[in-house]
Amino acid sequence: MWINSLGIPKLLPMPSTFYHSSSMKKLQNGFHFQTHTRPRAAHEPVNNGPIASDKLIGSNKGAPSVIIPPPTTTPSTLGHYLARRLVQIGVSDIFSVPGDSNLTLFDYFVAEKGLNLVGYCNELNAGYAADGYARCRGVGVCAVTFTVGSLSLINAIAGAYSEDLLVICIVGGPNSNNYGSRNILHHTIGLPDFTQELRCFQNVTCYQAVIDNVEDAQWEIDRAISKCLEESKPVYISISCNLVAIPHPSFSIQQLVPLSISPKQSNQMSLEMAVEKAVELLNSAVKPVMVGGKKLRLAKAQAAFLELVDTCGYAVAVTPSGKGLFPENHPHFIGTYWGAISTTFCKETVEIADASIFVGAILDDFESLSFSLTYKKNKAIMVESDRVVFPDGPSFGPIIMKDFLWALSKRLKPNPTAYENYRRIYIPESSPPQSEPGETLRINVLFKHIQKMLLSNMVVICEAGDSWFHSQKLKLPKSCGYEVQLLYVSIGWSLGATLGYAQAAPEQRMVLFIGDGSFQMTPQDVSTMLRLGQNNIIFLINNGGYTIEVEIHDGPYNVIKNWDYTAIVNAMDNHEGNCWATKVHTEEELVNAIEIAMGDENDCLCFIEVIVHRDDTSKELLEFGNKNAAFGSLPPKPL
Ligand SMILES: Cc1ncc(C[n+]2csc(CCOP(=O)(O)OP(=O)(O)O)c2C)c(N)n1
Ligand SMILES: [Mg+2]
Repeated sequence: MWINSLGIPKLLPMPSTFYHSSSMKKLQNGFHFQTHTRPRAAHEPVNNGPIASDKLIGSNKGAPSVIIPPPTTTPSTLGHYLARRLVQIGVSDIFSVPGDSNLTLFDYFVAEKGLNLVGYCNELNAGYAADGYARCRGVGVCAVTFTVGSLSLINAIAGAYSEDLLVICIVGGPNSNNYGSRNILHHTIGLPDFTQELRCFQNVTCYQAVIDNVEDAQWEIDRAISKCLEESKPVYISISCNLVAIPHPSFSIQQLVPLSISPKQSNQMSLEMAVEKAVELLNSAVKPVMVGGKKLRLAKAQAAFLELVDTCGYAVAVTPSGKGLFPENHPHFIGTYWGAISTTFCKETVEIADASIFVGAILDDFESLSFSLTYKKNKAIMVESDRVVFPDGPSFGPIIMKDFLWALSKRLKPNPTAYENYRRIYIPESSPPQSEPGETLRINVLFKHIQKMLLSNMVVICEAGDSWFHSQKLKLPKSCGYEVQLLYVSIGWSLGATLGYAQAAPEQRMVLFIGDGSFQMTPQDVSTMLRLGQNNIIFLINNGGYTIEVEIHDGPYNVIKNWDYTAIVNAMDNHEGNCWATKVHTEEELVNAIEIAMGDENDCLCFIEVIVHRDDTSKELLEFGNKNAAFGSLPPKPL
């Protein structure tokens, strides 16, 4: 990255003709990658040695050896270039809030065919929307204004980082003339230093481009986008507001230069040794099992994982945040492995196994139930996105997860023993007792009806709180999605994420479970859902407060002010007829509401406020709360 204001000397700009054209390969998703050295950035030392493309720009001795014809079109602008690049990588929606430093850029986004600029009530929700969009479409983009917008956005971007999501954060920056000046500008904290925002984003993005001159802009934009695609992490691009409409030859949009992305490759010897060792351990086990986790998405290894399950016939579970990444209608699927709060008989099956292979699992404190998992760690192979770790110490890398899974699937002996044992011992979880007439709705009864409601074109989005534990027990129909943010856990995330996901997948219907406490964090953008005509179904679980916190450690701070939630949503709709909102207190009312949401009101946003008792929780939350409280209050180790 190069930043004028930091005093790094500016060197010659690099014409786009410096790009080498060798070794281009087309990836499945339409991106190109190059396997050779990247072109020199403007801020890098000039290499005086000959390079292959020298002849394209002429020799320094006299007449050029290749005559470059005069340009046939007028050069394009930075704004136009960025907009076209985003469309090229598959983005069709930008989640945004305007401000004086991004307005001109927004004009280009609005003008770009194939781009929708979606306005949000606040930047945090715009960031969450980009997160939801990226989960479905691969890349999400949000665009906000200098500091006041971006610092509101940053919490969402930290969450996207924790989930390995490709989010491009575009920030309209100050006029370039201010860099290096002593000017005090609005939207700063009153110091003539414009790097505060940048320094914040350095902690939550994998690359930062500060564009304060036109000459480097094209390269910096492409570099940031390439980094995002390469690292599967968010990136930050700040663009000085006065540069957007300036034409420059490097912004040619006639034929966009292929993005330069280095492909990751397995080391062949490491791969062979890891496969050999895994085969030895797994083929000699009596009842091996497999567990899939959230990094299956990052590693794009879902198909390879499925292939491996199909060939070896092991019982297969998922970790809580791996839910949705494996088809639950698969005959060998045994549910969620979450230690003592696993789904029925899953814990027993995984923990009795004399060998296991955990693929893409992140066993942080929440996913490991405060590090209380008792699977046989000395018999577990951990497959990470770029290496394989064996229980007796050695780890092999770099190994691309899917290379390992494909190779293993050719070598493992079929062994359905664990699955057959599971089948023998399995007794389905009992259904909650029928409600008495007029009885207050119980949360278990709610989820019994949700199970019946789910369809294959739906995506379940689950906010933090008791909904986590209930939704893990849902058996998802084939192709029904599931999304959760279990590592960063920023409550309110799910509302924006639902909005972004729905925008990315209009043919699917979102089903959101959100507690009253979480909803109070980010309710404004129900308004944007209405504006966009989305037909999400939102179940707002009103239990009067932060029940998950109650079960960890109770106090008066866990009680929240009750709102008339349906009235709030109706007020946002403002009689425009895009929503249907109701409160349900009993099973009967719930059944009726679901029928309407799935029938007559199928096309509009359905908001169902479910009123339950403050202490009505899943049994899993009680266990989770206990374990979390004990772990959190461990006394300090002696010095
Ligand atoms: C942004 C943010 N602030 C605070 C928290 C701490 N926190 C975690 S869960 C929770 C309560 C959630 O309450 P609610 O949505 O009503 O769900 P319930 O527990 O009642 O099911 C809080 C305050 C957090 N995770 N994120
Ligand atoms: Mg609550």
